[in-house]
Amino acid sequence: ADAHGPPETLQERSLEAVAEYIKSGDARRIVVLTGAGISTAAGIPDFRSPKTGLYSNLARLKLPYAEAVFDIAYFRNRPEPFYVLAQELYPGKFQPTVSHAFIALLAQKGLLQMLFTQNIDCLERAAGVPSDKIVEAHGSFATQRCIECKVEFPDDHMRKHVLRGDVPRCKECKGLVKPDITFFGEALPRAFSEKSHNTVMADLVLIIGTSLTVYPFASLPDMARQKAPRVLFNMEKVGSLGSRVDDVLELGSCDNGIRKLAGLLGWTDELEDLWRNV
Ligand code: CNA
Repeated sequence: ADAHGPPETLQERSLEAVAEYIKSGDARRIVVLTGAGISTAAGIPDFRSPKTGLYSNLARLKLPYAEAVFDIAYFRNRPEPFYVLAQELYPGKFQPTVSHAFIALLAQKGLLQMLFTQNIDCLERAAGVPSDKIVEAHGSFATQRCIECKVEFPDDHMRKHVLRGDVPRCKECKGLVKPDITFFGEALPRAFSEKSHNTVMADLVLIIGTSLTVYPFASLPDMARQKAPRVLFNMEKVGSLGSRVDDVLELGSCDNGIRKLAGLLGWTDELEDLWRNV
């Protein structure tokens, strides 16, 4: 159900009011939650967008169902489809978006409490968000190990295998090597539960480019206090966003929405400079 009645924290339910709230100095702890939609403008397909999403373009991998490519049980028997995809998505080929740069700017201004990302593309690091402010809730391509004996596999060897599109095997036990990204059927990194209290402390939550369909990540927005405004920058309305009196929905491309917010804050030049120099 959508919220009716006047907002409690914001002057009104608008991006203008969100900018005023930040300018007032009362939004000191900003938590940002991101998903694949923040990186589509960088050229990385998301999962679920119709036509352009990975799931609608996976037919060539001949998977029994789309999620199989990230399913640990499936990977044990057929790791090849994952490595076809890994070759396409591997970090180093893509540049951060202006929305990534905005998160780095929040950090520079001392306003970023924590960023929780579902993405595995490492673009938030590339944009300059400090690593102690990032929770990679579904892991990343930064490290990898054998799924059997858990021994780490060297980065340079991994890069060679992935760029050739072939499947790396453990030097110790010949087990399959997998990047430390969280597959369906695997536990999330410990940092996720250890740091999720930051969402409870937030004065403001910005949610950027996610369908909020993968749990437990999708439950983070509901952990925010009732009086903490939640702003959604997404193509579509998702999750429970819109159900609270201080929720603001900025529907459309997140880069447009973020640029609009930056403009209202008077941060346009700083943002574009930062973005150009990443
Ligand atoms: P998703 O389910 O594919 O949803 C993406 C959401 O973003 C949808 O609601 C889209 O409408 C929206 N969207 C797409 N483009 C834009 C845009 N330019 N501006 C605003 N909104 C946009 O992806 P989620 O992240 O919600 O799903 C969770 C999965 C996807 C995570 O486990 C990720 O690891 C995984 N994933 C990550 C990447 C990446 O690292 N870049 C790419 C593909 C999938």
